[in-house]
Formats: sequence, C-alpha cells, structure tokens
Amino acid sequence: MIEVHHLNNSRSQRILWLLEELGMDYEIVHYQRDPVTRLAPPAIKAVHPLGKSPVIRDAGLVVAESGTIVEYLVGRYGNGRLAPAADYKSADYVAYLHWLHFAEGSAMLPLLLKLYVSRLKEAGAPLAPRIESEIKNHFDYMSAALGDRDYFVANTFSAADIQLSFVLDAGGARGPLQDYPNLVRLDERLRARPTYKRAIERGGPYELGR
Ligand SMILES: N[C@@H](CCC(=O)N[C@@H](CS)C(=O)NCC(=O)O)C(=O)O
Repeated sequence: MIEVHHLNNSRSQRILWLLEELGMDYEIVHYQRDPVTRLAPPAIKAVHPLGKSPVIRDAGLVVAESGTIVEYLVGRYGNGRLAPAADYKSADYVAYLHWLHFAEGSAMLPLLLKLYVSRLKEAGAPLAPRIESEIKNHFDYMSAALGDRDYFVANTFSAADIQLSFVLDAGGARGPLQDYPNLVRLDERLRARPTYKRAIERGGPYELGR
C-alpha cells in the first residue's frame, strides 16, 4: 500500500487529495511541524535525505518532490484520469506539464521569499518591490490563463489543478489571491470537492490560506 509521509499544513495535503481522487488505498505517516521553527522533524530524513514533505513510498520506490509524485501517481495509476493522454504533440498535455512544473518551479518562489524576508522586518524592505512584482506577475498570468473557464487544462479538472491549489492557498495566506475573482472561484470550486474534504478528514486540519 502507498505510504504518504505527511507534514501538517503542508504541500503533502495535495497528495492525499490526489490519492482520494484516484480512489486508492493509502497509509499516512504523520509528522508535526516544530511549533517555533515550522520545520519538519528530523525523522522524515530517514525516509528521504531532503527531509521534506511530501514523500511517498510505493512498490519499493521512494518518491519526493510533489510535482514528481503527482506525475508518478497519475502516470502509474490514473488509467486516463486526471490528465490529458501523454502525447508530446498534444497542446493539452504540454499545458498540463507546464502547470505541474510552474507551481513549484516558478510560482512558489516569490511567495516563500515574501514569507522569509518578512522575518527581516525593516532590513528586508528593499527586496519587497521585486518580490511583490513577481507575485503579481504570476497571479496575473494564472488569472489570464484561466479566464472564465473552470479549470486550467482543457477546461477539465486535472491533477494540474491539484498541484496549483497550494499556490492559491499560499497566495490566500499572503494576500494576492483576493485580487483575482476567477482564481477565488476556482479555489472555492476545488475546496468543495468531496475528495478534498476527505483528504482533510484523513490528514488532519489544513489551515493554509485561511
Ligand atoms: N518543492 C518541494 C517542496 C517541499 C517542501 O519544502 N515541503 C515543506 C512543506 S510545504 C517542508 O517539508 N517543510 C519543512 C522543512 O523544510 O523542514 C515539493 O513540492 O515537494
């Protein structure tokens, strides 16, 4: 059975949700963030040297990095669900890959910088304009790409929406989401899915973005 190494209030919520969408059996190994540093406990390094969550164990493999985990689970167990058919000549499939990678490769960086730089108080002020303009750049881009459609890829719910949901959550906690009504509606649409709710029941409270 798939083992998910799950840190509270973290990106691994997406993996629980994805497994619920796929209707798979899985076991959760819970870890709690240090209440002061917010870091993961060292025990998770015994599973993967980066010591980050999510990490999964499945069929003798250890898979880290949420984009990789999403691609792995959908590719191995999706049976055509939650992604366009893997065809590198298909605009929909390439868009799917783009959004999977954009979430962690681009969108999360300035959101995390904002969080860290805020701890420097006044000393971090010179960095704020650049960080804010990059966050706006990413949210403008996501909002324009979504337009008045319901989902990012082929207007069909996919694992790319799951992967992007953490960006919406992080944006909700740190400000910009509220300026984009179509992204707020998407966020509400995603949170209304029964699978999303079941993942929270199993994973424990998830307060990011709220
Ligand atoms: N890009 C990685 C980021 C992994 C990551 O930074 N996870 C955070 C939780 S959201 C974590 O484990 N933080 C605790 C720590 O760094 O000690 C992914 O998407 O899996």
